Amino acid sequence: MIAFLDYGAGNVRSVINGIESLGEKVKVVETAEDILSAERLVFPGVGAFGSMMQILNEKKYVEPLKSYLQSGRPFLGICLGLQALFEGSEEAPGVKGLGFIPGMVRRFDINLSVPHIGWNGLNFKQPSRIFAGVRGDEKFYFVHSYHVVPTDDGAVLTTTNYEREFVSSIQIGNIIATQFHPEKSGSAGLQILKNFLDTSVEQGRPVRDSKSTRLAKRIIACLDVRATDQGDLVVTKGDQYDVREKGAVRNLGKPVELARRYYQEGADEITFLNITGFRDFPLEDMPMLEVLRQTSENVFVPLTIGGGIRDYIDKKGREYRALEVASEYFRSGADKVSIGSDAVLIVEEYLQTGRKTGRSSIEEISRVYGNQAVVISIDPKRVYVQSTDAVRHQVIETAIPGPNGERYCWYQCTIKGGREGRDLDAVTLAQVCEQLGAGEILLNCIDRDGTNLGFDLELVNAVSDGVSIPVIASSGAGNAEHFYEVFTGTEAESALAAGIFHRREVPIGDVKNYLKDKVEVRL
Ligand code: 1PR
Repeated sequence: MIAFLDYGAGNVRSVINGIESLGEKVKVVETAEDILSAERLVFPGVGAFGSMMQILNEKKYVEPLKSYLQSGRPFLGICLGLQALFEGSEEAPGVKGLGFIPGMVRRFDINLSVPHIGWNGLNFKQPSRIFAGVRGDEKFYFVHSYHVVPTDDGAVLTTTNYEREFVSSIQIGNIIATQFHPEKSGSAGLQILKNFLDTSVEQGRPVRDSKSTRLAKRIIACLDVRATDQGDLVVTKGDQYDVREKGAVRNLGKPVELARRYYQEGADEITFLNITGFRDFPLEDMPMLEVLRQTSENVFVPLTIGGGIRDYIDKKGREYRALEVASEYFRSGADKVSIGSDAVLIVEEYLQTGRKTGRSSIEEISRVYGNQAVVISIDPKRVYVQSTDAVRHQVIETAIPGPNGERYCWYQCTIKGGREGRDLDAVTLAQVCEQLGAGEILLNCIDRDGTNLGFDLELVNAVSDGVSIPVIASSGAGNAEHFYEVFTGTEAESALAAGIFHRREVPIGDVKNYLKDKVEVRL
């Protein structure tokens, strides 16, 4: 039996699913006594340092945790569960951590995108039983803006490079904690979880030891989900956002089955977009929650869900906050939520008033779950103009002239699945969303969607040059070379595709094999 500390933030279901998939039983901690009497304790943390410590204090878990750690019984901290062991964090000045390890948690002060999101490697500093069966060249999933800085190196188990070298796991006796998420790191992560759970495992040191590690470019499989006219929930695929063929919604398969297939084939992440979310409210129309629950049972890579994340008033006048919708998605197994239409409306209001309200979905969700949990999904389309000053939007010079030979264009934001164009450009949208707390941009392109013509590199460059958060390039992938083009021709951190994967035209493995000697990828 594993005692499991769920203090109520973020996606802990995946950790429980990971442990249960290894044949162990989990008991969720409900009282301080449960901590004191635990034989093995897992503490996954998601969200922000300050709110985590506040909840641990309110629940009176701090002293029991300290005494559990002093007892030397097995402890596995994940992400914030690592950071909690330190004295404090720059994320919440003045808030005390558990102080088990001398040192502080610091924000990344680097030129690369922050948060550090994605699959990166480990430099091994000590042997450990959690490394039994680990080769050494595997990659693990990270998502964080802060990293631990111990006062001395004695406890450092691994480091990872992200512009600078930082501590990615620690071990003191039976106390082990990782900045990466083993439960989101595919089979390599499950191996580490398994080694932690089985205390009889012998110490291991990976065969291959690296001197430095590199963040991999991510390949993301996207599942656009909606109900057919008969009411079946299916994965569909648009052609420039038109998902109907001869009047019927295209049906490319079942969401849970396809997600499992992509996990097996090596997808680094899976995104579900409930494409009719703008009219069906997710908490009234629950199948997406069930899709997530079932998927997270045996898909151990990050899951993002979008569609319908906004404030809502139902027919009885009951008001729902976007935060409640997001919380339900996180509890059901999502790691990140993506916000589409609502982000456009929030930015329009912000540009009109010049004020942050603190109550928008972006601000509320990022405050509680952290910036890394909030993705902005943009659905832009090109509007050609004759000159840079023809409109008050951010205009680019384009190598693909318009129908009348125009050499300039801007990217118009749309809402409601591309149905309604707004007076706002994609670069401004991304920039304001970053200021409001978004952690990543999912950059679709209506002109390229479903065309197999390749990503719109000009769009990707315009947006990624304008923000410092990671950008996912989306729409138009037709072959493996298109991924190479987007990774070498732009700063995109990841690339997403749908049609070529659904139709088995180019399997994910082929994309990675094509890229492997040219671009850093997780194999
Ligand atoms: O506005 O917050 O409710 O979110 C709705 C979400 O649904 C948004 O993220 C929006 O992008 C998405 N969406 C709405 N309508 C459509 C549609 O296709 N009719 N899908 C839609 C967006 C675009 C990509 C697609 C890539 C790759 N789909 O996600 O998967 O273009 O496709 P490809 O590789 O086949 O070219 P809200």
